[in-house]
Amino acid sequence: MSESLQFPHRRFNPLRGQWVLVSPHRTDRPWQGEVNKTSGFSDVHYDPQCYLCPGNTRAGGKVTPVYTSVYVFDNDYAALLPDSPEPHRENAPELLRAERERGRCRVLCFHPDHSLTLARMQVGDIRKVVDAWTEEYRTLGAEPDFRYVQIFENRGAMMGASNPHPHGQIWTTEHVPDEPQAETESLAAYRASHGSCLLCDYARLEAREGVRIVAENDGFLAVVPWWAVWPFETLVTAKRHVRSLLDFEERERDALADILKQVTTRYDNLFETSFPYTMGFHQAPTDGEAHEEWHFHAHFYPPLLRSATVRKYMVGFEMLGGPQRDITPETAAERLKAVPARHFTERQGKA
Ligand code: H2U
Ligand code: ZN
Repeated sequence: MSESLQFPHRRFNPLRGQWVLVSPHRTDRPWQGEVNKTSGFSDVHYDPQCYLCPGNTRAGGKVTPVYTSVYVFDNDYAALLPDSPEPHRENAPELLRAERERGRCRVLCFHPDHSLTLARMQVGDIRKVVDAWTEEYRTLGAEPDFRYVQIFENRGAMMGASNPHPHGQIWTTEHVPDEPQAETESLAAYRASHGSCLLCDYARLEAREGVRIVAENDGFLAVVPWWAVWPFETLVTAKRHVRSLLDFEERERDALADILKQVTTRYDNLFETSFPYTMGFHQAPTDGEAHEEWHFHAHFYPPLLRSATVRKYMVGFEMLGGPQRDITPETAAERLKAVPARHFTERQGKA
């Protein structure tokens, strides 16, 4: 890396069409901020109070069955409803615009064991989660009213997850939301001007430079992207140009399970904690178009900066100006690469 990149500069995110300010020298400054509580691991395999543990009654009165691998259900407190009416107001002013947004929200339990996380699950069990995500994308995407399927996981109390039980969510919407819409436009524009795929070209560049690679297997590449906003943000991209989960071959589904395990394990090992993050897949909208421009990828957005308790705040300039980061993506990748590949709780023989 060039010396000049140790000075403040900005980098461009071509996928989102957004700049990020990089200020590498700033991590030396004294820290006087808030200290969060550590989110450790639980060794409770079944919690009678947990609404996602097998056999328990959920808040709305429905019973979670005694499931043995994955379990999917309609969110009892769904943010979207399949039959919301058109918002109608007589003589609505142009500046007070509203649109109907129909949709569905699902919850996916990854495993019956309350104490597990993706990082600590067997790759074979994560593969079952990959299969469930694929079926949800297939069936929700096939509904003509819904044009986008957002699969995600909020991990850890720091990210607002309501429950430590291993689970994720799936929301499907009538409109393509802003983030995947911006990516759709960038991918389409790049394809039109270059005749190739932005993420295929980017993955080739990353493979050549090597410095931002965190993990890799036959099907996927995980990097701290050139334009990462969060300190240890990663982009997990398919090596083949595939539009969605539906295009994966069997071996690629296994590879996705493997790369998720690799990345989450490295995260946990960094500060020897259950590393919080929001993770999710971006893939082709389900609006009936071919979307040849689309390239399946996952984003991991973790908030931690310096330790299990010191997080990055996106406030001040970030809220009013634009995103800013302190350590370079290259340093973040180097640190994630330097930790052992095996989970620290396994190495310590802990639960
Ligand atoms: P989070 O931990 O990411 O908040 O996801 C848990 C979801 O589970 C949340 O969206 C739902 C919440 O609405 N939920 C139920 O559907 N039933 C319950 O009994 C409690 C929580
Ligand atoms: Zn549980």
